[in-house]
Amino acid sequence: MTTSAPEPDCLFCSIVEGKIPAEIVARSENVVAFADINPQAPVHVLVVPTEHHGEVAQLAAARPEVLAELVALAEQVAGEQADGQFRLVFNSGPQAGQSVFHVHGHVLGGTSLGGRFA
Ligand code: IU
Repeated sequence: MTTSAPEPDCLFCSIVEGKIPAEIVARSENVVAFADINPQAPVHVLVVPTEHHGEVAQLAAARPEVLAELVALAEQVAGEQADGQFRLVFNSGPQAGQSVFHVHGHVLGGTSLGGRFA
């Protein structure tokens, strides 16, 4: 789903609004970056648009400039925390492992991730 209004039952909308605490590490005009609570790498930060969009293709269609802003914030965080090198992962759909249906990029880094995806 895509909407500019916060979704009442959306965890990441609540984090963006400050209703649920998170370790915010960076912000830009339309994107917030916060530490993942279950890190899979030494650096594991989520970058999320402040507007509610369900998954990455919906964001790309509705607000391509915000997707570009999200990638820029991912690069900024990686520059601050992981010597500028990072993997950016979007899970899209339950079969791909998406469990929170507010689009988010996983910024992973801080170690050698190798050439494999899983
Ligand atoms: P996924 O791509 O939808 O599976 O990623 C969801 C991520 O959100 C996952 O890595 C969780 O550890 C993370 N997360 C979080 O950071 N804070 C929370 O309160 C919850 C999940 I629930």
